[in-house]
Amino acid sequence: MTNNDKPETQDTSLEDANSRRSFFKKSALIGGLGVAAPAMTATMFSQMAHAATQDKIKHSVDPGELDEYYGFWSGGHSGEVRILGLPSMRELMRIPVFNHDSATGWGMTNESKAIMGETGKYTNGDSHHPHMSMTDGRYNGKYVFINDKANTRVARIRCDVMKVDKMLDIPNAHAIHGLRVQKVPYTKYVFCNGEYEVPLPNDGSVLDDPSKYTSLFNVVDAEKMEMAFQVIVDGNLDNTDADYTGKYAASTCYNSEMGMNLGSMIAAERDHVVIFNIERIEAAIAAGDYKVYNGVKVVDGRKGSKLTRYIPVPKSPHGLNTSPNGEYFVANGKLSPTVSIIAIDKLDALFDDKIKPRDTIVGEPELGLGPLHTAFDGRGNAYTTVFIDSQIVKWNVQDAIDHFNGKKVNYIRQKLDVQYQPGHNHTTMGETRDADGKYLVALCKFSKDRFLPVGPLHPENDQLIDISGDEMKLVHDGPTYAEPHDCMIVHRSKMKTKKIWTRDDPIFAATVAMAKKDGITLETDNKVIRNGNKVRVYMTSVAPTFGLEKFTVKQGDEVTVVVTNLDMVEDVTHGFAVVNHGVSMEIGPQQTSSVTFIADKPGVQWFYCHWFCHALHMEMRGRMLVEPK
Ligand code: CUK
Ligand code: CUA
Repeated sequence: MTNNDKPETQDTSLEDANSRRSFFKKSALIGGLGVAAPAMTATMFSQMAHAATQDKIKHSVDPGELDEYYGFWSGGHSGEVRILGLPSMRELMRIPVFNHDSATGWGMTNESKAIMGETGKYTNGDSHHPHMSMTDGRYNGKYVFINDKANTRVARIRCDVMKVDKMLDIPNAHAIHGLRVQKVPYTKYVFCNGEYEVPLPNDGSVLDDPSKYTSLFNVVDAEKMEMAFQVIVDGNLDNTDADYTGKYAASTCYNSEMGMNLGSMIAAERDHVVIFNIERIEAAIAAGDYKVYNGVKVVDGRKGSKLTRYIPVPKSPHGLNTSPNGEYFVANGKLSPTVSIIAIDKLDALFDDKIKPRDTIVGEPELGLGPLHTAFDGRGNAYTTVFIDSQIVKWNVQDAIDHFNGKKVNYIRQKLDVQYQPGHNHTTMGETRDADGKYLVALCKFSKDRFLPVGPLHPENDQLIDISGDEMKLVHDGPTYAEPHDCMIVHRSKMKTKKIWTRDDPIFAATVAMAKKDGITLETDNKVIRNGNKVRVYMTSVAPTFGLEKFTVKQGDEVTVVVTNLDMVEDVTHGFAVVNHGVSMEIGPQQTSSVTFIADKPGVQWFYCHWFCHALHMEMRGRMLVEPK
């Protein structure tokens, strides 16, 4: 079994085409290769043994076959999240998050507006870091959280329906960048880095006095999607990750100088990694040792605080990644060719002031120019993107530590060219205890010559790399839109999605409650309720008809149309669009959706289903008759 439900036929036929390869594969499986091939050199042997294991992974997915992994991709400055299948790299779905979406009506429907709140008025977003909730350091398939750098928000996607169900506008902070979840014992908190420095509170009483600016480490209650607390830090914050004890989180800082322009931001030789002691912060809050700003409990974690520690690292570090064995935080150098390995088991001593901050560094391997992010294969190897060199550097963590201790070992295993300038990279299950070392995705910022030219704006290039053997092998180029910074890859066995909505889903509970107040049973009634100039139109949909073929309103009325899709059949989604009114929305099987608009044009206004649902889909339409003023 490799990638698919029925891989045997395909794999076998490939094997038969190359019986020699097949022979080695079988030999390797029974463990007899070393004995059977005494005449081979060690290099030949390892190359062939390697070929044998690596060839077992099939990188393509045939029509009708399913992928092995779900990938959750940030949509970058498109503001959305995308679901890709791996290894095919096919785009399976788009989830509108911080953007507005014409197909589903995200940002237009009353249900999505209620979730987006005040900030729903913004139509842009800049999503970077999608990360799934965990239980005991393993993905639990429940939620994916994502940041919005542009408008300082965090959203939560419910993975059973793959829709956003909560969005939080983070107070006090300015631009949320790094985001990761607490891994252990479970995702109680989502850790969100405030990147830009502003006064606290930022109410205009302080303006051009950077000495009074701060950045905040923002901790969100994952279940309630409310602020748990914020921590004031020195310097700014870039990327973050959590450990496997539940006690520590760590964030990189690239502007410890608190500079307000490029020159002063990169002046110092060293910046730092901030370590947050979650237990101590919780205790401080329980003891009342906090201030409240805009309703949020804020503790002081600046230098000298017992809640945090500052570990100096070479200047302007970027990515921060926890090794899946729980032993290390790796801070990626960016302006330094090195990454800094921080031993998590030394952090207790650091917080007890028994050792100095730099004593926690157990390795600082030199990898290449512009290390940005590191991923892990669960076999002791790390994979770091080096932006300027356009490479993925595979290195061995233990060897890098031994080298740091003076041993003469080469920790670099391989440097693979990627196309071009990679930012994040991510391994299958690599940010969890279940890191399985099968695939690595390199999210390249530039695609240059890799695709047919499409004008001055180029796609980015997400490359799939097989890392199952000793050698990294590039197996797929994937063009993507508007910069997915980051992704996470989860085995399909962790996911359980719904095929149709359940009628009691909280996403449309408020609409159901409104109908109830109007005396409407959504599953049966097709009625118009008038309340002054507010009109509520309730209708059902069953392919290929709406429950109302027409309804009448007055010009200037505020019209709310509520559609309940009674179809019980998987994949029969209807749409509701009103011509010339800027209104459209998705209504999935058993879902209720609603949208409110002004009927500002007199005359005959057609509404129609915009989701192809039936042979008579074109006929699935009706009239809104608008009496002139
Ligand atoms: S960041 Cu974009 S490459 Cu926002 Cu995680 Cu590093
Ligand atoms: Cu219903 Cu198309």
